[in-house]
Amino acid sequence: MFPAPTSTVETVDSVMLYIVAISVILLLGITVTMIYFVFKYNRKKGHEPQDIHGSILLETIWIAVPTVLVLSMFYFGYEGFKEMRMDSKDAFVIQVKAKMWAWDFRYDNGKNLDTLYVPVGRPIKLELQSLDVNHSLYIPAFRIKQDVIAGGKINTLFFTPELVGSYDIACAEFCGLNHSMMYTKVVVLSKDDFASWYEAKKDSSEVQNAGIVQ
Ligand SMILES: [Cu+2]
Repeated sequence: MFPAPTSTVETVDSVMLYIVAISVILLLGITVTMIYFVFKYNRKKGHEPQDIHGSILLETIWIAVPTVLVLSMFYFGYEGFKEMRMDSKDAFVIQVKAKMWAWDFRYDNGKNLDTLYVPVGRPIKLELQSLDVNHSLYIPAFRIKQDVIAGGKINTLFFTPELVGSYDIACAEFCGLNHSMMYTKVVVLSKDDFASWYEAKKDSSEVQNAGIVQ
């Protein structure tokens, strides 16, 4: 439905559509039944109310059907979640540090900057650490989000970019005065472009020691 810069987009969007579709069908079904009953059992028609004392069949149906529906939502959601947690041995690891109110990305070769550069088609592993309060790294176009927790805990986030381009990164955990401005970009480069960028001594967009790394 939307451009899919990672495979997680399709998974997350289809789970979302599945849940919305079930909810809309139930909403319409219940609303139509309610309106129908308002007319059918209108007092003016002189119906005598009757008490109903239990029905094993009905009770089984209204327990079984919602249970199966909710479990199926959980199943599809969990399948997508597993895909997102898939650690890959040849993943390209990047250290991410969050601080009020900026992001800092550090590569194995010492490159250190405030924009995330990644090669297309390669699994990426982000190791997320906070230098102060809780933050959350959110890439809406990739449908991924991971909390960055205070107190030295390292959280990980995996994705495999599949489309060259530039996408927003936001902080999704309220972290103080300038939280709403804690934006940066993830730039997905072709393999060759990434290799030459990675090897280059300095880059115009590079912020040497962005000033927030310990
Ligand atoms: Cu933040």
